[in-house]
Amino acid sequence: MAEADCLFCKIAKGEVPAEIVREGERTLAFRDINPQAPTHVLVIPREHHPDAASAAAAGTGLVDEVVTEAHAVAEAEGVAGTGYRLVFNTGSGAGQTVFHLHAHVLGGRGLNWPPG
Ligand code: IU
Repeated sequence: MAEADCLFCKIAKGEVPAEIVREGERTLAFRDINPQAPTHVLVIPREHHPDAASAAAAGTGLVDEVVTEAHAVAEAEGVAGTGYRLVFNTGSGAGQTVFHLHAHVLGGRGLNWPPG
């Protein structure tokens, strides 16, 4: 299922260009257009779910797959050893702007805690 006006559905279908770094049968990973760290990759399911919680509640197994793919991206980018941050912004108050489940994979620099 895809949502007509969803940007990440369009990227998943190849209708909008993105710098893809990893493709799975049910997932896709591409570089964020506004990177916040030397490595900033987004991992999405091809199927539309507004956020991680709704995909988990639907029992799709996609959240597990997204996390597994995110770790594979971190390894490929050489940041898994030192550590990376996996972020699921959930809701506009937390900074979610695209309402299609995505994990941010951030690494390659020191990451402060708490995040801003
Ligand atoms: P957020 O968690 O919903 O705020 O993350 C959305 C991300 O999507 C954000 O970091 C944007 O820079 C990124 N993005 C993108 O990679 N390509 C686009 O065409 C658009 C947003 I619009």
